[in-house]
This record gives sequence, structure tokens and C-alpha cells, in this order.
Amino acid sequence: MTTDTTRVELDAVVVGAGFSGMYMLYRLRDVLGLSARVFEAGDEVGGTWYWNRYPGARCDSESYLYCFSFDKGLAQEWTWSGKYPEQPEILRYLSHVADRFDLRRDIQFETRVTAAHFREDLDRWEIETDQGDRVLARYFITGVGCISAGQMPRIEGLDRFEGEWHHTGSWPHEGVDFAGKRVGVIGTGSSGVQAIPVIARQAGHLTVFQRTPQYTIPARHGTVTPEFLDEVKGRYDEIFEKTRWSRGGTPYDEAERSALDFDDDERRRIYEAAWEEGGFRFLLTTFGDITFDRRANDTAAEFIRSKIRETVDDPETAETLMPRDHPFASKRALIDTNYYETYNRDNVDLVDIRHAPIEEITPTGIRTREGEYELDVIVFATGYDGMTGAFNRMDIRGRGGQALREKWAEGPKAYLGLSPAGFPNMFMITGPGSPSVLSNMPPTIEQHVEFVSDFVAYMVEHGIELAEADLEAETEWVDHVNETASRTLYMLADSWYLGANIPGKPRVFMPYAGGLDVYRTKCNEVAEAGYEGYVLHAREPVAAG
Ligand code: N01
Repeated sequence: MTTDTTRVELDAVVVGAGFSGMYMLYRLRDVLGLSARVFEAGDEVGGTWYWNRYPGARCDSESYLYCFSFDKGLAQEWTWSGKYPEQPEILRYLSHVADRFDLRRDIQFETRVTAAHFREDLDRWEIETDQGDRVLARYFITGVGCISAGQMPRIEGLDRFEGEWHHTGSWPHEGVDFAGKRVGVIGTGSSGVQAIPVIARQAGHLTVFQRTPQYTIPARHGTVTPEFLDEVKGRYDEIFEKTRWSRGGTPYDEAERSALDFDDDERRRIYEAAWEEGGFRFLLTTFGDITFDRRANDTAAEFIRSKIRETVDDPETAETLMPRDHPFASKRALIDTNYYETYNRDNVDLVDIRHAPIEEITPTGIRTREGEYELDVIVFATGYDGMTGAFNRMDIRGRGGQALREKWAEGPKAYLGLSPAGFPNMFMITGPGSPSVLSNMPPTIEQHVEFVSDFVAYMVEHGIELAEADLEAETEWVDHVNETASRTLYMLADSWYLGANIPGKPRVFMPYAGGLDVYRTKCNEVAEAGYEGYVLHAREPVAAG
């Protein structure tokens, strides 16, 4: 970085204008009265919902829960149309939030942060962007999202493909015309299972290239009635409070009972009822031991396999779709609309690339070990360099010039998933080591943003210049995150949670599996103890919490 002194000085720089960055800006500017600027790569607010415009994109959380709770007026005035919010509707919602709180005047769009260095001589962060901005800020706060750095598989020959290709995470704003075309989709995670049924209805022919069969639960999507919304709005205080203190960020009655305490008929009746209701209730409200007891999990896995058998007409295709190599929900549980049914269509084929891997992309399609598939369009639903990818794409340096990507070479480390030791006054909203992607995101984001803004308020009030995670506290937290994960079945799948989808990425479980409720309690205790686990510096260090 240069030493020119003609740069802008602000209290805070925030990276990203999705749910996290928008609420962080509101708290810093409108609640604390600080100067703040958000840098956002897109030309509008929305974060992940700005980029993910693939067909069928919608949130797996119910709409009345996938929203901010911090402002009562906002919660009352917005009316969702669907049980699950579609991508364009979420974008409209976030645009409305930006208007309502006049956020755009402090968001600089079409600007990517390229570097953020902690200047020990100034006790400030120096931030640079691809537009040539240089800003000095006391606080450096990231709202970069957990799944924002798209992952393209390294497959020989893509540069020679003569058709169109797109990644679901950077979908063209004008859409893609599939009518009458031969389309190939690689990937059957959340994005793939949402896109495949919609593309199948539009395309001439669709070939799905599946590496790992997945468990997916019907969403039972539909519209919501005004009566339902009125009822919800009448109880929003109670609903939001229950959500805040839940494991998964929903107000559902989360099950405690064991799947093993019921006989086969009764257990099946419970699964059937949840299957009919649809969505994450199947995971959260049936049995409490599905995510950590293999025998309990097997009952859910077998139930889903029985549904695949019932739904898919061709027994061989049904067998190929049946997951057997990992427990249910050890990869992200998927929610779909007509996914398994799609394989009954005449214009859809399933290709098992676990059995016969893709060897190359040719100018006219995809060649696997067993055959060639002529294609006009290839859709890569191949996922993300999750949780750490967006950080590693920036040159972030803390004390002594230490690069964050070096600190994280063997896996991400941060106290509470918020603050990497050695990076003073840096806070990550839904960073690795926090509940983030294992819960409904908006309540998790609100918890983080409120913790950070309360912390900043405390610092201002107490004349504290810098807050820095203590290395020992960080190590203890990272050990706790690992130990919590080791008690679950998450460790038994090659998932992006573990970085297993990125060649060479260390196999470390990145989100915190202890639940939003437990995490919130821990953060509250840290705050009540004067930000225990942080070293707080005034002119001289004043306290080690
Ligand atoms: O990505 P994924 P995603 N050759 O990593 C396959 C959130 N999300 O974009 O399982 C062949 O889950 C890969 O195969 P395998 C949500 O948190 C939310 O779908 O690794 N195949 C897998 O099938 C989610 O978890 C929502 O063997 C390759 C797929 O591509 C996260 O985003 C909607 C391959 C990738 O699945 C990511 O979901 C969408 C290769 N080289 C996303 N590389 C909602 O809330 C990868 N694959 C609705």
C-alpha cells in the first residue's frame, strides 16, 4: 500500500450490501451516528440475491421468517406473496429496505474491495478498491456472505465449448433462453435441485450430470393468504423472539424426542406428516437426534429413499438418485419443488458421473467415460468456495503484515467466528466459526450485527481505540467449534461445509454447529463480562477481558 495521505477517513468500512452490510450500515450510521461506507461489487443491493438469478431461485426459509425483525414498521408493512420468497421478491424487499432507511447514499456500488491492511502506525485499516479508492477506517467489517465465491470445476476443454455456459451464482440479468435447446446441468446441490425442474420445463432436452445423489425434501411451495399474513403479523413479536432463541433460526417447535423411541409405523407417520408440510420442518420438527445419531439418521434417510422409489417411475433412475454414501443432512438438506418428479419427463436424462466421470468438455458438449452428450447450454450448479473464499479473494493483512489467507492456511480461525486474532477492529458478519449457514440467515445476521454495533458503542463510550481477539480465546473457540462438529454427523460427508469441494482446501468444519441459541448466550456472556476474550486498547492496553 502507498503512504499518500490524501485518502478519505471514515469510522467504518463495510464490505458487501446484502442483508449483513445493509443492517450493519443502518446500525453504524443511524443508531451510533458514525461515518460509514459500504463497498458493493454489484450495481444494486441484495448480495447473494443480486447474483443468484438462475431459474427457480428462491429461499428455502419461509418468507415470513426470511426478513429483518429489527424494525416493527418494516415487518408490518411488507407483504410476501409466496410461502417461500422468490429471488426477485427478495431483491424487491431489500431494495425497499434500502429506500426506507436511505441506505444507498452510503453504498458505493460497482466497487470491489481488493485490499485491507491494518496500519499499526495509525491504528487504522487502510482499504483499497478496484476503483482506486483509498480509505482509512477505524473499523473494518465484512458482510461478504458465506457462499459468494463461485466455484468452477476444472474440466478440460471448457474454453473450446461453442455453446453458452453459465454458473448459477453469476447468472445473466437478462436471463437465459432454454427454449428448444439441449441443456446440461452439472451439480445437484441446492441450486441444481431448484433449477433442474424449471429448466426441464423450458428446454428441448435436459441432461443432468450427477456426482453425488442428494436427499431432498418437497418445499410445498405456494402462495400465502392474507389471513395467514395477518395472523403472523399479529404475533410477530412472539415469533421473532422464539426465532432468536432457537437452534436453527426458526420459531418451529424443534423436536427433542429420539427417532429410536418410536416403532416403525409411528415413526413413519411422523415423517409423513412433516413430508406433507414440507421444507425444513422435516429436519427440525421430527426427531432431535437425526443430526448426531447415525441409527436415528438412517430412519430418515430410508424414509426419503422410499419416497424416491415411490416417485420415480424408472427403477434404475430411482436407484441412481438414491443417496447411500452419506447421512441425511450431513450435506446441506435440500428443499425442492418437483425435483424427483422431473425424472419422469421424457425430455430429461440422468447421467451418473460418479460411475462414469466427465472426461472433457468438447466443442459440442460433454464427454464422460461412457458417452458423449451434445449440448447447446451448460449450467454449472457446482457451488462455492464456501465461507473463506470471499475473504481469500481480498488481500487482508493484520498486525505485522500477516495475511489472513496465511493465518487460515490450515483452516479459518476467529474468536466467536467474528474476530481473527491479530486483526484488531475487524469483525466478520456470519464468518467461519459462527452458526451462519446452519441457521436461517436473517436472525443470525441480526445477532451478529447487533453484537458488533453494541461492541462499537461500548468502545466509543469507554474511550477504547482497538479491540483485538485474544489468541488463547480464539484457540479455545476454534477447538469448541471443532469439538461440537465432531459430535455430529456432518463429518461423514464430503460437503462444502468441510471445504471438501475445493481441491487442496483443508478439511475443517467451518460453521458452528452448536445452534444459534447457544451461540447467542455465549456472545451475551462475552459482552456482559466486558468483552471477555478481547484485549481492549485505549492509548495503552487497559483490560484483558
Ligand atoms: O452448491 P453445492 P449449491 N464435477 O456445493 C457438484 C446455499 N443455497 O450452489 O456433491 C461434478 O451444494 C456437487 O457434487 P458433489 C446453500 O447453503 C441456498 O447447490 O460435490 N459435479 C454438487 O452436486 C447451499 O448448500 C439456496 O459430489 C460437481 C453440486 O455440484 C449452498 O448455497 C439455494 C463438481 C454443488 O452443490 C451451495 O449450493 C442455493 C465437479 N467437478 C444455494 N463440482 C436456498 O436457500 C461440484 N459438483 C434455496
